[in-house]
Amino acid sequence: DKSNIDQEDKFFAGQDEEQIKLMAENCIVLDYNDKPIGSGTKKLCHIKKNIDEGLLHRAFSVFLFNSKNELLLQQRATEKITFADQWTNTCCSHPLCVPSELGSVDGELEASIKGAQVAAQRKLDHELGIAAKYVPVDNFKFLTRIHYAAPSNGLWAEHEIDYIFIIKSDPVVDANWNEVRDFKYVTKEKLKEMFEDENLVFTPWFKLICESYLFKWWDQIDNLEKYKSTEINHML
Ligand code: DMA
Ligand code: MN
Repeated sequence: DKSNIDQEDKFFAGQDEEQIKLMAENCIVLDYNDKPIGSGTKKLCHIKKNIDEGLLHRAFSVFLFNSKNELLLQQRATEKITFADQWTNTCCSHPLCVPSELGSVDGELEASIKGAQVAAQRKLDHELGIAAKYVPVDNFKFLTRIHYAAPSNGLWAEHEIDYIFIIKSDPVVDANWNEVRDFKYVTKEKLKEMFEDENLVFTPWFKLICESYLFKWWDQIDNLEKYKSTEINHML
């Protein structure tokens, strides 16, 4: 109907077609204990108005380190509808509401982790052309879950329970330029320098995770077992 068409125009006016299509993916809608309560399109889950009313979904963030313990960063493509052109961790996205990525319907943690690992492997290939052989699902080390919200531009925002994974690998990278504008490996010192550079913009979740966890984990990268937490860190 007509009002529906107006809605589409309002949210997607001037946006990239490929990225508009991806907004039809089905995310996992959660209660505040990370229990799935339904599904919602990526579009619905990222509309600021819905988030202001409490809509929450599941996400993951991958931090890939090479054998020199450098972190692979990406700069999001200009085509991205949310947080375009911002520098961030290796790969972020959402486990979809499909059996292989949902985990268990009651939100049992080990099953949810498995689902998020499957999604992480899928998206490393999609965004950075990293083949599955470089990132076997069991190599994604789960650390913790953070619950956070952040505004993007006017109509859009994030509100997620984010599964944090670290993986060690030396992959061949073949970037998808519709997703990624640039990528580079950085040392911890280099990243701290980048944070000081006023010309660079970073995603809010990446800054949050760096300050709360990553700089501490980085020195212990081969000894992370002790940092694994089954709690949800509510950072609102
Ligand atoms: C969403 O990432 C996930 C987090 C942790 C912010 P995204 O916007 O890059 O999702 P996608 O790659 O699916 O567009
Ligand atoms: Mn999201």
